[in-house]
Amino acid sequence: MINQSDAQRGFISKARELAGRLSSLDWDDVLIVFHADADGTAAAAIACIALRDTGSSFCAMSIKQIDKETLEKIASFSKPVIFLDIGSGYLDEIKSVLDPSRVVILDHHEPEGDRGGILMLNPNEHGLNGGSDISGSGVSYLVFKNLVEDFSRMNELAIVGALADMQDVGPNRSLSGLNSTIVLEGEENGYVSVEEDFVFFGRETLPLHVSIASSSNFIIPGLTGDENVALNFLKSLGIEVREDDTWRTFNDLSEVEKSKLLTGLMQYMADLGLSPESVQNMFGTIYVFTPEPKGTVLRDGREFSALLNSCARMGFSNIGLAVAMGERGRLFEEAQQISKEYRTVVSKSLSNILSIPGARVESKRVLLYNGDGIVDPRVLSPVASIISASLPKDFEKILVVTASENDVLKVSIRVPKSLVQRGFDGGLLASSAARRVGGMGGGHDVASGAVIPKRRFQSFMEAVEKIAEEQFSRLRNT
Ligand SMILES: [Mn+2]
Repeated sequence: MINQSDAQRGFISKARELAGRLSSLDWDDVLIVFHADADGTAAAAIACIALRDTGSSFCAMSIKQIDKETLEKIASFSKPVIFLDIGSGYLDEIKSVLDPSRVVILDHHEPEGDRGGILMLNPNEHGLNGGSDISGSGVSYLVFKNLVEDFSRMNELAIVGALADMQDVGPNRSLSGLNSTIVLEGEENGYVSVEEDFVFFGRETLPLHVSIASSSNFIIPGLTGDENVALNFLKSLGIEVREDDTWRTFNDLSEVEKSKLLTGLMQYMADLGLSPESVQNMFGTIYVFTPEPKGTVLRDGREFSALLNSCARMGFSNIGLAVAMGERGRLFEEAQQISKEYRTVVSKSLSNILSIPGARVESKRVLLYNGDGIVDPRVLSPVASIISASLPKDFEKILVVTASENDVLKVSIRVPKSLVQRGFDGGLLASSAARRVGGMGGGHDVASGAVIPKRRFQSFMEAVEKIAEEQFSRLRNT
């Protein structure tokens, strides 16, 4: 067993070493390939800032996954490639298409295959946990900070990426592991301030009731998605929603008002028969970037990450990248517009699937929400995560949510943690059920997904039921 702080120190020095190797390679024209999500975007922005500051030329492209087609497209640039937040799981595939001596991979996903001559840095190979200790942007940060003088923005981005990948698994929804070392560095240099507060969306920017209605990490039945109900709820608690002519934000609440709201929310959940503890998820550690102007989405770590996430999901990673690199003005306006649209799409898809009769089908082992035609396929995964987060704690069924795109059905699967701990594997469920109907699937034990021909939906669900039942019968007792 390696001790945690030794592992951290070792990793930091590996990162410094790799930065040295990178600058000695003296690559001029580099292709940055990054995972098309918020962490990937933040990781890429960090790399691009460093390359820009050192005067190298580069271009960047986002990818959703690594497959033959993507790799061939990457190869067609004939440039050295730096993969960020993606690549570790496909070492053999990458080597078969690209010259390994011209490939760098900075990633936190489990490595698979033989790295050969690829220059790679991955926390999982150094006694760290890539799921919770450090994100893709954290790895990128620890490397590229060595190449520049001012790394304050990079530090923010490393925090943004970790929050985007939901690594806030420490006490009070805080970042832990190597992430907390990065936070500390930001605090010591005075550009990050750590506070405790509600983690509602738009805490710096949106009117209180809009914040509550747009909460994206958890559902408060009735309040989520309905600004009017949220407004009346606040009024019923005696909380002023306006001050003179302007709407108040969460930031404007006094301590007394905050605790009033907390008790009110707990009571509200209890009245619905839900566990009042779920309110705990709404409170937590907040990361404030003090150099960013007050009242902007870039000041709060979670909001910043939500902005990058919506750009990536809606297919505009390039805009997210530009904003993360410091671009303001028109592109920033555009990013905020995209984010707004994204929230509308999520909330519409969510209220459709929760309210349209017949969309919900529950069997012994599986809870299905069939979103064919009513859920926007771009937001299927967040919709599945939100529904899953709102299920009761002791719920022990497999959640399956679908959405269609032309003649293809996209499927998102979520498995309760209690079942995963007893050996249930959602990734295996997705891949084997999909294979039986000529589709493709995979993922993690908790969250997985598949893409299948739409006309095979019934057979797919039969396969899911059957494979789930087999896995249930083999569960360990704890
Ligand atoms: Mn990541």
